[in-house]
Amino acid sequence: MHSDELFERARHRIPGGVNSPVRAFRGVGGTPRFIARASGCRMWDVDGNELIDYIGSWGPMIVGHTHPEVVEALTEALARGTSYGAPTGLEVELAETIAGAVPSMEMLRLTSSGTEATMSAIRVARGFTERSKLIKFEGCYHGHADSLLVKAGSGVATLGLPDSPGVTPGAVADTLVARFNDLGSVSALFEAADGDVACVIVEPVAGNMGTVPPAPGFLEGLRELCTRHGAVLVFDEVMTGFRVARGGAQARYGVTPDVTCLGKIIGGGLPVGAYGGRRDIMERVAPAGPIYQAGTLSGNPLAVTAGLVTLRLLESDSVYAQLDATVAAIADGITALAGEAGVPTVTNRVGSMWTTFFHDGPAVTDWNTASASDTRRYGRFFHAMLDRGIYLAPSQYEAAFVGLAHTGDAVEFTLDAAREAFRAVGPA
Ligand code: HOZ
Repeated sequence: MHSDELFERARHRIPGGVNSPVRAFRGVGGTPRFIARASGCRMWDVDGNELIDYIGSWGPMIVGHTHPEVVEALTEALARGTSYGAPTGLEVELAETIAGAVPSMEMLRLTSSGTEATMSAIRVARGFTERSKLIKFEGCYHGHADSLLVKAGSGVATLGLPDSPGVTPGAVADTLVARFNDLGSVSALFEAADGDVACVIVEPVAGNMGTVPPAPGFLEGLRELCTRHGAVLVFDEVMTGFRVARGGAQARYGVTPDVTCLGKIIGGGLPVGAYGGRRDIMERVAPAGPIYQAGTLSGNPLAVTAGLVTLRLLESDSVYAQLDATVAAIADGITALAGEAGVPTVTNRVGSMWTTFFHDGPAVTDWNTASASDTRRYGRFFHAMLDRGIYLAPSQYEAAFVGLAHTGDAVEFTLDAAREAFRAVGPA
């Protein structure tokens, strides 16, 4: 069966034909490719096309698809059972490995998704501070929990949805929205909330409005404001954890949050999430404390096995140097090729994440600037790249992810494709 036939069938039984909105290609038009298999930095669709994959399952596949060590460990684990609903030694090992790499996570709890991690972190922050309000940032996305679906990035931004029906006014009454990279907007919300802010939640490097780095001093300023106002600083490092550095954005920028959310890489491509932080906060989580949170598949042995092997493969500093160098080559190449073709772009990159915004510049620093991108031109570029075997995110408002399997050949092939794709898109 081909992608168009499968999509037709899927739309009868699955809303929009997909199990997560962005992958339906609404942001770029056309029919999503249905994937048959993957290996290293490549995927093959059911139509027989080979694609260099810069989505990497939206971040987890940093060591490449079907890495032999991950596959071997999973095969062995599979024979021992897929889920027990009881604790295992592997979970302890993963918690210790994470805490070793991210020292601010003195204690942590595993979940089955990033959404569960962020919604639980918010609950814990509220329970711990006995306050109600949270501050989030326009264009940041923290999963689909009701209280966080306000001015959100990712699929919400891609589909141009202002809010989601089904989220009641009551559910978002305590959600305050600030501008990313604008400490003044955060300060004003703290003042107006009159001591009722439980937490500030932020993607320390935004990835869900496209890649947007924190301005110098922004994360430090959030730390200072949260400390001054007695609020919990939550870093959503679902995307950046073990990606922009082994210790995540907090290690890269040297700013310590109170609570961190993880997902993606720590499950090595299987469903997982984690939240954790200061011991005095996490000791309030049930059954140690009264704040309730649970999950049947939390700490699933297969997910934990894949995560442990993946984190072991990322142990050396040299892997992060390699990832940075790969993205630098791609981002610099793309910038030069866009310039040659007269196509206005702004390319942001941090570690192994990058986004090329089809934007007049001079910079993309927040949702206001990101949303001024020419999404139609992005769509044309996306398809020109896809036709040439390069699989980018089907939305201007997502990051591209590079992994250890993206070697020089793949980069060269990508830049050759980009040269032709920019020509196909044409000057502004
Ligand atoms: N919203 C996620 C990316 N930021 C996942 C998208 C998907 O899996 O379709």
